Amino acid sequence: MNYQKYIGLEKHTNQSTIDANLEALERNGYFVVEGVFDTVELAIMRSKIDVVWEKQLETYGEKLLHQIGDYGQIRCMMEDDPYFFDLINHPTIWQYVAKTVGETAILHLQNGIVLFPGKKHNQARYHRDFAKDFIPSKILSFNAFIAVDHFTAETGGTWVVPHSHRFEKMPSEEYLKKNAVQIIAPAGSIIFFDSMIWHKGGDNTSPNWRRAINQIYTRPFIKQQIDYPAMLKGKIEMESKLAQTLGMWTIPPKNLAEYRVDHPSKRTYRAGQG
Ligand SMILES: O=C(O)CCC(=O)C(=O)O
Repeated sequence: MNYQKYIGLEKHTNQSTIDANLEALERNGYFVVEGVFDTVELAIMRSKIDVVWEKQLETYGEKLLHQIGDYGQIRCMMEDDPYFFDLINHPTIWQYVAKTVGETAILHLQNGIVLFPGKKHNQARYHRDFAKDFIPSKILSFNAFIAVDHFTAETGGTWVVPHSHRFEKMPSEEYLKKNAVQIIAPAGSIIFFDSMIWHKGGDNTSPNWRRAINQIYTRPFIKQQIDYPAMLKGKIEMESKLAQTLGMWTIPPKNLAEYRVDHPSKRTYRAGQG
């Protein structure tokens, strides 16, 4: 017999692992999916990241990259190697992007990250990737953070502060120390998080590089870190999902004539994108 009955009490129920992960996202601000990429795929990813990093290091130089806090950050990898396009709409990633930010989400950035053994890095302080002075009621920005190498205490697994995507103010140092959790995940996992969560990279005390790829997706009215439509103009099939996700369907008209077109299909910011 049930002696305790609470009128109006509702309980969240999940029908699938996806639902359970989305519940974790809503409550904790993050979740991890293991085993998305196998060892063969990871080996390819590592070698491709390393090639682009070497090239960018040579182009921009160690001094400048340190000066601007970009040492170990590998930007615009798809410009050098089309392989990186394939990660943008990867089915495991996209199923969560579509359910959070929405089907019309665009790529805000795709960065390779290398934590070098024993080196200080720019992401070692707590920060938000979508650092705004308000808490949105819906998710505007969402990270898919690929662990290309093992994330352990030694290699510097990412630290997150559960539920902090809902905090108005940055938590105190004491709170961060007490409540942050380090994400330990095998290579091939994806750490998904609300870009409002307070997080930081760990310290890599291992002898090895710790590589990752960070992909951020936003609603399409939010500016991208780099103007991918301009950077990739003419290189992408315009009527493709990839073009939409790269922001090529949501370009503000450049002038009045581009705005005053005689048919919606001619709009550079297409109808229905949000
Ligand atoms: O490398 C990490 O573990 C964290 C990276 C990070 O904080 C970021 O890219 O915003």
